[in-house]
Amino acid sequence: MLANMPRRRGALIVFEGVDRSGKSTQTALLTQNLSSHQIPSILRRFPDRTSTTGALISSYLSSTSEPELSDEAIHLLFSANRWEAVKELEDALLNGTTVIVDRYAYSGVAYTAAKGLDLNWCKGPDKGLLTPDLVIYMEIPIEVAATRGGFGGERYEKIEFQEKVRGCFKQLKEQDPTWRVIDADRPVEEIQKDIVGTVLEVIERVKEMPIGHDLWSK
Ligand code: DGP
Repeated sequence: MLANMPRRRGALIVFEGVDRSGKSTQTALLTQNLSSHQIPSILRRFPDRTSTTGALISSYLSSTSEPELSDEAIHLLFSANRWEAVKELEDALLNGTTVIVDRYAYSGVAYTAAKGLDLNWCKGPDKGLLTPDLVIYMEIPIEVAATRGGFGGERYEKIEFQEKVRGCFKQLKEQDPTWRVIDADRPVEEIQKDIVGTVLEVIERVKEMPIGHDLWSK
């Protein structure tokens, strides 16, 4: 009987990394691969530029002039952009759909802390967000990322700044056992093979576990 079947949830899989580390390519491939394994999934990215906060963020990122928003204010907007999506993501997970997310609160902290703000302060607004079951960190030297198409088009895409972001990601990774570091300076299919293997294991491991709502709050 359906009512007696154990309730299975999807996994929350987050991708992080500096700009042009290959997250978009790998997240898109992962949804295709999960679908070929008959595993339902959705792909979301932050910032989500389609919402009201997302439109403000998008204009901030594309402008090269002195920003009107302070570093603190834009930090809070990025965080609000994630909080707006919590219900949709949680409903999907409860329905058994795996949620793949291209950037999350770790980018929030890394990009603002790279400007010189206190790392712990940066964590504050995202405390209590849904807890990822797996964070895939796409590790790549900045010099390699900078040669990829499109680098330099937006506010943060400068080599020196990206090096600082990378240093902040490193600090976050050391504090978090859910991170897996993937060498992203390899052929696309090779990287994807590693990712699919890890993700399938995690989906299986967490399917009967409760969803966490306590990012950085323990
Ligand atoms: P993307 O659409 O993934 O290329 O992200 C746009 C840019 O915004 C990229 O340089 C990374 C940066 N970013 C993403 N999330 C956050 C965040 O929460 N806070 C800040 N300050 N920057 C972020």
